[in-house]
Amino acid sequence: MDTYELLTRNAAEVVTEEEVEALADDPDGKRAYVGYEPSGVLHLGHLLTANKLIDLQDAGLEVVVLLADVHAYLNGKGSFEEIRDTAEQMKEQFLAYGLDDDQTEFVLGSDYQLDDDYELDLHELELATSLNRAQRAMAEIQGGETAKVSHVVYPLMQALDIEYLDVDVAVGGMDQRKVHMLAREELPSLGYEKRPAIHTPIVGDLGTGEGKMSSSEGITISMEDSTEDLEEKVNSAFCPPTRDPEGDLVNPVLELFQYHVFPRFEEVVVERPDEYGGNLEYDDYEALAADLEAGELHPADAKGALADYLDELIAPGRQRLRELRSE
Ligand code: IYR
Repeated sequence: MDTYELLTRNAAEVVTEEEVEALADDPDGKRAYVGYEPSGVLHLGHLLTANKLIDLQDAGLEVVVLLADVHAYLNGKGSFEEIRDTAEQMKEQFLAYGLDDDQTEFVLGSDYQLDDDYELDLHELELATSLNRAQRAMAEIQGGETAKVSHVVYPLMQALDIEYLDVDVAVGGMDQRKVHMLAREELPSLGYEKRPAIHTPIVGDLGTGEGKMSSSEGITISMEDSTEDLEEKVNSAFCPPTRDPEGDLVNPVLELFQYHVFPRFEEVVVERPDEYGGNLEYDDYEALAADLEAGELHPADAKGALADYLDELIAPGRQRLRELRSE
C-alpha cells in the first residue's frame, strides 16, 4: 500500500487531498495528533481514530495523543481531579491496544493550555470569532444541554492546540470537522499556518446502524466488555444482508469489519463446520461484504467471527484495566 493510501484509507474526508499528498511524499519527522477528552474506559469510537494513528505510525509519522483534560472540564465531564485520574487510565488502554510506546507522545492539555502565551492567543481568537461560529463548531461535540460560555471557548482552544502541539496534521472523527475548519480559517490571522486534517467516519449504533456508536443510548462496545458481552452485543446487531431502498448497505456488522478488523489483521477467517462449507478466508473487506450480500456468508457466521476478532482486539486493554483497578 503506498503512503498516501495508508494515510487516507477508511477516512471519510481528507482536507485537503493536496496537502495530505505533500505529507505522504515526505512523512519523516512529521507529527500527527488526535485529542480525546479523558474517559475511564475506551469504546470503539476511540479505537477507530486510534487505528488511523497506527496507520500514520506505520507510515513513519510521529503521533501525539492529547489527553484533553481542560477540554473535558469545559464540557462538563466532572471535577478536574476526576478527569486527571481517568487520563492516566486512558493512556494505558491506548498502549495496550497497540499504539507504539516509543512512537507516541502523550500530552496533558493542562501541561500547556494554562500558560500565558496560550491564554493570550486564546483571547485573540475569542475576539476574532463570532459566537455563532464557535457554537456551530461545537454542536456535534457538546452533549445536548444548554450551551455554556465554556462550550464556545472549547473549539477555539482545540484550534490553538494544533499550533501549540506543533503538529503537521490533525486527525479526528467527522464530529470534529467544523473545529478543524475553524482552525484552518482562523490560525492564519494569528500568524500561524493552517494544517491539513484527516477525518474518520462515525460508525453507527450496533442495533440500528444509525447515529453515533459512542452515544449514551444504544449498544456500544467498550474495553470493559467480557467475551460473553461481546458475543451478545454482536449477535443482537442489525445485519441486513441486502441494501436499503436507497441502495446503501447500512450494516454495522460490516462497518466493524471494515474499520476495526481488517485494518488490524492481514487475513480474516470465518470458521464454519465442514458440513456448512468449511472456513472462509478474506484478505480484504470488499470480498467479505460481497459474500454477505450474495448470501455466501451467513450473517450468523459473520457475527461469530466479528465477536472473536473484537475480543482479540480489546483483550489486552481489558486486562490492563483490571490490573489498574486492582492496584
Ligand atoms: N473535541 C474532542 C477532544 C479534543 C480533540 C482535540 I484534536 C483537541 O485539540 C482538544 C480536544 C472530543 O470531542 O473528544
